[in-house]
Amino acid sequence: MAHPFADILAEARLAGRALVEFGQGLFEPTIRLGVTGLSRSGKTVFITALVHGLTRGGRFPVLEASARGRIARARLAPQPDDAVPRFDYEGHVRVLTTERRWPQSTDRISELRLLIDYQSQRGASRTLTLDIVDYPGEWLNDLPLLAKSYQQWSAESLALSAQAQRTEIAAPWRAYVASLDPLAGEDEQVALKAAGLFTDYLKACRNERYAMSLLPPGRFLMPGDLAGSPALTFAPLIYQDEGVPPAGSLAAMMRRRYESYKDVVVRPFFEDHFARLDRQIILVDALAALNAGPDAVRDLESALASVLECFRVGRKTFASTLFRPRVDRIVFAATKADQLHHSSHERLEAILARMLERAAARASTAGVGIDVVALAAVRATREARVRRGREELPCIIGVPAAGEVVGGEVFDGTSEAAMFPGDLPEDPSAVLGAASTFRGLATGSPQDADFRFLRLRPPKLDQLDGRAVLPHIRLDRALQFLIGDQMR
Ligand SMILES: Nc1nc2c(ncn2[C@@H]2O[C@H](COP(=O)(O)OP(=O)(O)OP(=O)(O)O)[C@@H](O)[C@H]2O)c(=O)[nH]1
Ligand SMILES: [Mg+2]
Repeated sequence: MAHPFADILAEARLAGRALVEFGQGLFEPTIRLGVTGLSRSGKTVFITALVHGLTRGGRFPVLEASARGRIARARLAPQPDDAVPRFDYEGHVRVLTTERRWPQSTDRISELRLLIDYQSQRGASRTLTLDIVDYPGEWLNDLPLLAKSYQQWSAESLALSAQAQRTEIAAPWRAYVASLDPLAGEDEQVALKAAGLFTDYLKACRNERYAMSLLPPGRFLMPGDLAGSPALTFAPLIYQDEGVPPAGSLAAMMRRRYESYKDVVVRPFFEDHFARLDRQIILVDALAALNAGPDAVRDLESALASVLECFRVGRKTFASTLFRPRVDRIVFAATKADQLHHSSHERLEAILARMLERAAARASTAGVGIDVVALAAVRATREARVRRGREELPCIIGVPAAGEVVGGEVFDGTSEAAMFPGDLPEDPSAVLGAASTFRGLATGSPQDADFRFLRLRPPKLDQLDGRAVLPHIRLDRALQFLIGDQMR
């Protein structure tokens, strides 16, 4: 470890807080639920739908306490952390339900406390405190950096940028790095240019056409108030020597800033947020990767391995068992499943499960329960079978978002359409692995792609006993695994 003393202090602080939180949880159950996923994966919609459903007594047949009528009510309460922004639940619900628009993108951590009054199986009245923490998946992807030297990270980033589709996107940055002498004198302008080109490459990987997932350091894509600071002005160099680079050199400058990034950004996130979570849901937009093509799917698979690695790295970084991250259940959820006919939901689950199996083979997940579910936090479609020639296709009906184009038709965001997004294969290996050859947006035009998932407008509300609730798909299954056992 780079800072043994700092780590001891951090452990002591975490221990103090863990004791206080433990004391509070003795009488009534408390769960800190982390909700994460890469940007646009569906975090804000998921939390909004979850809170809306629970506070309005929505339909959750698979959530046992709800199905048996043991939940009396759920209500919002002031959150425990004064320094963390509150999740703007009311604002997001208003936009979703009255304007039928999706909420704005959010790029920082936020928190919300929900109290659920329920009756235990033995009949006692209890309250489950659910603290929901929404944080960008990009921050999670940063955790493995804690265990990596600057040199290791440089070598890995360069190797990654040489893979398949990345080479082309990374060309301008790679050409610049190749021209640099790591032992030349430190130079702010060089650091700025290298960091700028490196960030451009990461951003290009992220767009809809490529939909790449594995892109640390996370703050390069979401700098927040650290934008322009030295802790964000560094980039990999071609420098293999594991020792400390000579003082005053470019390599020494980059290495120092990389270490600052870990101290200023990664470590505080680990201690203040990650290490305190009890349960975790990781939202994955697997359909976006399928839309983009085989490279994006392979990239997503590596990102999942790196996510699993985070839970392991956490355990390794803090040596004593008491203060390790305490996450004991993780749900991986393929979101926006309403973009598929239900006949493909299980196939989507099978694809995600297969990716995770392969990822888990690389990173041990001992001691953590994992569940995989395909869900739609907010269901924006209905289903129908549409005849095309002799064939009957399983279609979905919804309102494509303004600007979406299909077969030359541009949608205005008000008219309904029946869509056939493509059938997912029965055997997941057809879209996974080095040999998969299905066609995506990254290599051809949208008409040639095997799958086409459109952005849709949020639905009209369902009526349930005179109350309006948001329709969903399998949100209750995720909830049963994440909190059901605490409401026995
Ligand atoms: N059809 C459908 N679309 C969804 C669903 N959830 C999210 N989306 C779409 O995905 C987009 C992103 O959802 P958000 O909840 O804002 O995602 P996020 O992870 O909070 O995104 P950032 O705040 O940008 O990190 C939305 O604008 C919708 O277009 C869903 O359940 N069904
Ligand atoms: Mg968000």
